[in-house]
Amino acid sequence: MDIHILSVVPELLESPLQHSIMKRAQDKGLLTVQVHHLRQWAVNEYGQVDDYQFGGGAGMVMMCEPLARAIEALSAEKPFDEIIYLTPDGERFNQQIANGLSLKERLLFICGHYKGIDERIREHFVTRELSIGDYVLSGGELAAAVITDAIGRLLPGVLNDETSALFDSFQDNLLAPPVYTRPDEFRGWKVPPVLLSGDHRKIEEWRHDQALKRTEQRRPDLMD
Ligand code: 6GU
Repeated sequence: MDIHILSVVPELLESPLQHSIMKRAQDKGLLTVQVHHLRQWAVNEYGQVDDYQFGGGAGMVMMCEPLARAIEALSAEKPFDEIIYLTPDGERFNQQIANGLSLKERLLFICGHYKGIDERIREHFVTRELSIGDYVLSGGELAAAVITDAIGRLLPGVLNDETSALFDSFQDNLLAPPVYTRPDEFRGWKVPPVLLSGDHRKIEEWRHDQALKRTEQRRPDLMD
């Protein structure tokens, strides 16, 4: 999969996608992530990409021209399956959306800043709008990193144990059960004996039961 990200602060995306599982996905050639600086398509030599909003009001708006030229230049190499604008007023991102996007080949994320982007870009180029939750970030970059990570780890071959993403929290609409490692007793705190029993059927039953309990307690909204 090829992910392209359009940003006015590409530095924000340097570290988050270069370690751990995202690094492995890229090293294995299963994922490429290219961050493009919107200023390459600025309207003048000062690097201008934003302007005052019509109608007045505080805050700048990202202009049509740099965005349109950037989108067209990147699409000319090969069309995108989705052009996704990251904005707090987008559809709320979740595991199901991650699963769907992980099946695409080529995605473009547009990171908004300031007051957002000119509405005409949303109408004429953007195919989907996503938010990562009900709070406001300074820009879409961290959201792009979150979504890229969530998608990237789902690509076949990225995780060592291919089945492990299947048991993630949310993959079956349940939170993950508690996990333990050595030692089996720490400061008198013991690991649940069933996990040491070697009885795999019982262990799976216990895990499922714990997942249900945890979901009921913490996220009753997931229990339908
Ligand atoms: Cl995608 N962008 C911004 N700026 N803030 C957000 C967001 C996105 N999702 C939640 N808050």
